[in-house]
Amino acid sequence: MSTVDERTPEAEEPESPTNRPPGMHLATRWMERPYARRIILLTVIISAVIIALTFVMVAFMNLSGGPASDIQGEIEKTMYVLTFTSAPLMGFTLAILTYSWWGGWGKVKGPEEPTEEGPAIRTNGVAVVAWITVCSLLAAFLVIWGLVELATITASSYGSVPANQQPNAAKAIDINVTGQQWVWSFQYPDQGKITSSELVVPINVPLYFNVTSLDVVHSFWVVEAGVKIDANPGAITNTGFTPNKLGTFNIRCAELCGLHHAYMETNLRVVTQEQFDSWVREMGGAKTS
Ligand SMILES: [Cu+2]
Repeated sequence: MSTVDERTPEAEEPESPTNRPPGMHLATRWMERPYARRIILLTVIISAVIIALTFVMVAFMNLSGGPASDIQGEIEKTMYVLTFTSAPLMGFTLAILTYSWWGGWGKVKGPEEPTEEGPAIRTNGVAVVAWITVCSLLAAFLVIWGLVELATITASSYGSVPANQQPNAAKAIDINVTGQQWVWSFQYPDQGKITSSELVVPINVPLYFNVTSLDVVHSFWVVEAGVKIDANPGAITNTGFTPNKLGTFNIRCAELCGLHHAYMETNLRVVTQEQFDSWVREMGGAKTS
């Protein structure tokens, strides 16, 4: 049997229903067209703008001092990864839209006016396979990244595992968080049951929160720590984090809970162990071990 390509130039001529050359050759030819190069240039520019905007947005988020925990660090990393992954596709779509707005297609002219439409892209094997493969790989990557990050964050915030079953349970500070219209209060059962309207904690020590509400549903949100959990009347929900940055951060209610919901906020103050011990003594509690 002969392996020589037996096609003759005549065989490629109009007798075929579409006179399109093989897929890769078409892609190469497409790249030679000026409008294709302009769209790719626009794609690169728009993608770069989208990625730059993400840096600006995260910088604004961190104006209040965050990230103050590994959890928030992971969340910000995920924002970057999701943006880097999706920016080129969004950039490509917006590039075609922008090019159309500018009337770019009207300038696409050959030596003579085309007498019929070009071949449909749905029968272009290379384009179809490339599009499905790229989209599937991107979607699979996002799902896997999301699941791994979710598991990491859940582990760092103690998930549904009780405090005394955590590997670092010996060191964790238990704090009872109570929401009510429209204030937060924090009770430290292991420090002589002192109660504070501000959440004062030592740096690098795991915190374990038992969260509840006295009236309606609230949501306990430690903004720069990336932790948020519902505060339900008659039930206790648990979360936690390890503060890794000294400073004063924001605690807010993240569930519409009535007239003064927007003002239901207080501070997270992360201090050194010595400052925490003296704060506990000032509040009339027992010194921590
Ligand atoms: Cu509230």
